[in-house]
Amino acid sequence: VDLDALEAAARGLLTENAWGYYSSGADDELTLAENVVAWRRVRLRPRVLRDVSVIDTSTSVLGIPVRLPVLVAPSAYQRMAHDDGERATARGAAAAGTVMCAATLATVSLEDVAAAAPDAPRWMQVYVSRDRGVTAEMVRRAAAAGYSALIFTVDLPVLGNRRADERNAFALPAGRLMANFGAAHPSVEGGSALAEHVRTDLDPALTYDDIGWLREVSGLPVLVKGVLRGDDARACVDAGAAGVVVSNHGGRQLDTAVATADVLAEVVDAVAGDVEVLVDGGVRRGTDVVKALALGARAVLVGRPVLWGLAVGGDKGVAEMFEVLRDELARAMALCGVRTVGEISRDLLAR
Ligand code: FNR
Ligand code: LAC
Repeated sequence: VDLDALEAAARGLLTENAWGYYSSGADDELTLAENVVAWRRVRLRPRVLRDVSVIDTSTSVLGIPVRLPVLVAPSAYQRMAHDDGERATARGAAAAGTVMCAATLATVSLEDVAAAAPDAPRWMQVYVSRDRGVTAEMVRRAAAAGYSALIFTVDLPVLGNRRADERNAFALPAGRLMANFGAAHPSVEGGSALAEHVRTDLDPALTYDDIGWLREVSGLPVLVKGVLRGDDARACVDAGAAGVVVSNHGGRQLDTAVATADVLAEVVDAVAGDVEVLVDGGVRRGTDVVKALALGARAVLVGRPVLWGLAVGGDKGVAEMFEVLRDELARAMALCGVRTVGEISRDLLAR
């Protein structure tokens, strides 16, 4: 079993509306495809004769111990994949020993996500509303519910053009709410209800000052997600970010944006060890994880693979997906001659 097989199984279980929303990228989906290909293009230079009889995939992220350097990327509307939605994802992540990242646009409230896996580490992803009071209240609730960091997503000033969602007139199924606000989507004739929500509700006027604002109102460290350039990463750190996530939103926003594997080193070098750098987009193999860490990422996040696991097997499916990646990572590490995550360094890469 690998993630390709999991994707195929999930596809058969989801409605056209849900599959289209989960799988699609923006416009011609060039960045969506390139994210995967860019990891595959990188070649490894394995070490030999290093006694790899014991392999340890554990590490820590922002001081949180994890069993593997792979975290749950925030993704919206998980009750379209499984009735338990984000609750199951939180339990699956807890079973796998990693961090759950809940989304602003979740279909289970942040308090209920916390209650599903009370002892497990969790972060809260933030979209900022035009009405700042709404966002201030949400991040204060997150702090109160034991979320230990905010993921501030900055690559969505407007929604990318997802053609499948326009074609399907994407909408949340009946009974599914934006649970953090107890609200249904605005209804739209013909087009995507998400596009309408973003247009009417989210603030397109965000600046670096909002990093400090979120930190102040929540009291939590802020990681900035959606950075693709070294100069932007530096500016985020100077504005008080506790970390950056190199991401193009899984190819769902600006099509033809660079693949994350191709800009990770630039971002790592720009922040020069001042903060931890995470990365997501197209990570599907244990070797991809080795490459991301070799380029200097502290850990990676996976988006769609979590949804595939959720669709196929709820919390157990999510845990199983992480187990597959952990097995692949352990094998790749042994074959690279590294015993611990800390031994993964840039000299493992051919360039
Ligand atoms: C996302 N992503 C996302 N990101 C975010 O910050 N807030 C969100 O609400 C969502 N929602 C969302 C829904 C769906 C269906 C997908 C597939 C993705 C982006 C996500 O966090 C991550 O950046 C990408 O999914 C990573 O790429 P892969 O692993 O899916 O290739
Ligand atoms: C998406 C948003 C909600 O990518 O982040 O669909």
